[in-house]
Amino acid sequence: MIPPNIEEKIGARLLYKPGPLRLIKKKIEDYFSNYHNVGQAFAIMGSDDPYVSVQANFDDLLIPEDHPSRAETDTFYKDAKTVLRTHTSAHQIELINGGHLHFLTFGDCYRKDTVDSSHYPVFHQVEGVCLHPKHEWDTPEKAEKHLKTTLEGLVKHIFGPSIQIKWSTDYFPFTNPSWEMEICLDDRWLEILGCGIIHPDILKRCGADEYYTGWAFGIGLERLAMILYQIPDIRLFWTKDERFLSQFADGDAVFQPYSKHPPVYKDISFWIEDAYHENDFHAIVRNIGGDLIEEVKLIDNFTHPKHGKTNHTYRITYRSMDRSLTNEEINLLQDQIRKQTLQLPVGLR
Ligand code: FA5
Ligand code: MG
Repeated sequence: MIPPNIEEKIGARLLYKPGPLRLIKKKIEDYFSNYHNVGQAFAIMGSDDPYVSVQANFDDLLIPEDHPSRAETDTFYKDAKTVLRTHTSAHQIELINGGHLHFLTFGDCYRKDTVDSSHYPVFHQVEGVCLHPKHEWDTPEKAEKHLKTTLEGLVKHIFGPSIQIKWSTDYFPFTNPSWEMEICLDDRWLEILGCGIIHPDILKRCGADEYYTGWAFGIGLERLAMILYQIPDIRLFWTKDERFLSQFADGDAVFQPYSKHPPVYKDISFWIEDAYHENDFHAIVRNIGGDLIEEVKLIDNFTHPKHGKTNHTYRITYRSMDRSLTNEEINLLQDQIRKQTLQLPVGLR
């Protein structure tokens, strides 16, 4: 079941409308269409429908049955066989199977994540895949070097040559080895992508393992745009406020904050049981409060010394991007949140 606040975002096509995401998409396409940057021009493949099979999103990518990302607490299931894609990697196999050797594919992705200024249940990724004849990349280091140089070049193309870059090892079932890249702006490091050398079993499924080896990456576009344009809150990508949209109508700009409407804070406290998942609570708040939710923060977490029960207190920050909120309307939402939270394995206080 897909909640209405998510369903209404499907088909928004933010990548194709004037705004910061389209600008970032264009920069990435420019870089990868230049033979000199990457050794070959990358094709840009469409993947407009965000509904994909469980097979494509998980099974094909060697993601084990019991992997937490498959849980209903993390992924939006339409039915037992169909999900809203959690990453653009869901299209790797179909595109490699279609005979494409170097390609990018952009798309909206969906996850039940925590709620804060850099996480949102709908966001955009670009997947990049590059296959190369095995006899030329005859050591793993050659593929790794090409991958890392390509991505460092991309980040410099977008942010300029002095951007600080940090590589760390990461883990994905479909690449081995795997890395993540963080970049730094104003003393703040932010993870922008995951990548790695494509697992040979993936290539085997496409009948490509005998001749090819290759790499793949997935980048979060909002993260890039937030750093480049100094956009402080990921919800702004969804605003219809002209004061935001007009700033990016003619191309690159540094975001000029306009006056923010005041926040309303509400706290909620409950005892949690073992089966409680924080994501379920976040999802309830998000479903009821929609884009009025700025943040959900655990402000108190204590375990009672006698009976051993754990209490969580969350502070919910409500703020509209477009107007002032009244206490009455927020109380109504907060009441609904309290009622629905009681369906979770918790005891309200
Ligand atoms: C992946 O999604 C892998 N599919 C990436 C990959 C592709 C690895 C190909 C290897 C080969 P990860 O979950 O780390 O990895 O997400 C990648 C990026 O998406 C993150 O670095 C971040 O920039 C962005 N992202 C993830 N979740 C959110 C979210 N809730 N809101 C905004 N951006 C997000
Ligand atoms: Mg990651």
